[in-house]
Amino acid sequence: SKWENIKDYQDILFERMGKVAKITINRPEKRNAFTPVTVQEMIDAFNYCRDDASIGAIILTGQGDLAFCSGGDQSVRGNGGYVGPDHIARLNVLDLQHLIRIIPKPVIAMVRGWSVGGGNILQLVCDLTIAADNAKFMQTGPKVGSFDAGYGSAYLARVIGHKRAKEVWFLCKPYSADEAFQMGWINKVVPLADVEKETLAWCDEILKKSPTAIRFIKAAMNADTDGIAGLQQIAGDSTMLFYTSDEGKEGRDAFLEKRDPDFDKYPKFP
Ligand code: 1HA
Repeated sequence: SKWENIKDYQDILFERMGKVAKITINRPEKRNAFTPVTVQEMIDAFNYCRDDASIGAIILTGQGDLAFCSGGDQSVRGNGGYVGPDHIARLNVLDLQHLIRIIPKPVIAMVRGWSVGGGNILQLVCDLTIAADNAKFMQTGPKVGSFDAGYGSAYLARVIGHKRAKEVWFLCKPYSADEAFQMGWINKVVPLADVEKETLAWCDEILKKSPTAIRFIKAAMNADTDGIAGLQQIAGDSTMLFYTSDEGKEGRDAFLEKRDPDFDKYPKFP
């Protein structure tokens, strides 16, 4: 393949092809269930993507054809969370969900096979989802003694509607890729063999567009959903743009030069 390795990890693969980065959960023997280590590695890789200006889009996927991700690894679930080598019980996938939401670049889930539990919420919080025709979507929390009442419930209800979101969680049944598409849960279903080609084609289309425009659209939708935390995101983007303006720089320069700022010369657009 033309994918180039970016960095070695224990539980994930982290590669790039041109401006597209790909993060692959690599525990296929467990249907790509995640542990605190898997999640911490994904957080590290997403932060790398956030800082690297040459990366414009990020694909999140799972190794193999059988699963995207089966959620938290139940064999390391301890008292109050999932336990890693530091023996601390964590729900650090919530930090990862938040990071996927705030990273100012498009994140596309590429789903083959099962997308289950906390894994299915990772798919949900990605900006777009391209699924293979063998994909299956399911929440299991109420069966296995868990629930995601955050993005997993409230945001799911925004995406697929309240009646359907309650059905998904109350019945814990699997949904086919076509059913998920009908619900507006995912963006496109393609034959298994074409899923990476299709996902890369979507990335290429997005990469031709203005990254600043894409960044503000993502932040605006977050702001509507995330309250003041969402406003913080789009407000931060506004501050970033203001810092690049002459008016913004005049305030800084006046302070450093110990004089009054002169803002009169800057345009006041209607
Ligand atoms: O709800 C949360 C959270 C909520 C708030 C905050 C944080 C959260 C973090 C996480 C989660 C959750 O993810 S709870 C939901 C946990 N996940 C599940 O309940 C899914 C469990 N797995 C399955 O239902 C099925 O395995 C499957 C539908 C994904 C695949 O079925 P399949 O193809 O029949 O394969 P299967 O034989 O079941 O699985 C293959 C191997 O992978 C099995 O191991 P083996 O018998 O070969 O030794 C199986 O045990 C293992 N495996 C699959 N999923 C998991 C797993 N092992 C540990 N944890 C898993 N999640």
